[in-house]
Amino acid sequence: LNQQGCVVWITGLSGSGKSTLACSLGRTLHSRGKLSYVLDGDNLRHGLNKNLGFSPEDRTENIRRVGEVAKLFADAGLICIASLISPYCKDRDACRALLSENFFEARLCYVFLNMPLELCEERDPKGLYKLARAGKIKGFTGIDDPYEPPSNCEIEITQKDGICPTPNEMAGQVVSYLEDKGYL
Ligand code: GGZ
Repeated sequence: LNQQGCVVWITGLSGSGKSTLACSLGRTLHSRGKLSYVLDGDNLRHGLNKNLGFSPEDRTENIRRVGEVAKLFADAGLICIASLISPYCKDRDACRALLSENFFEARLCYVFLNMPLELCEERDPKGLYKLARAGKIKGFTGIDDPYEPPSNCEIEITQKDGICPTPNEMAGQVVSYLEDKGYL
């Protein structure tokens, strides 16, 4: 068994279900006796990243900081679950490089929660899409700021026949990957 920690990094639009998956995965790992810790973009913006907004530069700094913290958790042997929109390829690539330093394989598993914008916008749990459409929030991801889909993610989760997998099913997909790689 590999005692090495790693990072499961969930990327996708606001409302795609990142936090829900992070929470479900954390519970599943806990039930298997594996320590994990969730770094949630929205939560961290109240503390560690409270001085950052949503300009491209601030998002880049947001991702960089979370990547560094995630690396510390992985170094300590935990499975760190990061859930951030992380919309830009170059920022995700930088995290991958950071987690690969001194390792044969990146200790990073990108999970692309690929849900249609229409679905995320319909869910709109915090009413932010509505505000963005009304022009009251500028630079909202998917509306007037880009989401660059990953071309090199380890796991992609999509709807099948218009049906979303449940949080448990999604977590199961990640757990299988972690087992294959020897992290579990
Ligand atoms: C995107 C925004 C924005 C803008 C506020 N664009 O669904 P939420 O509400 O709870 O999570 C989103 C969160 C995004 O923070 P991240 O740290 O994950 O973003 S990034 O990775 O791009 O740095 C959303 C809310 O903040 N939110 N304004 N303009 N999401």
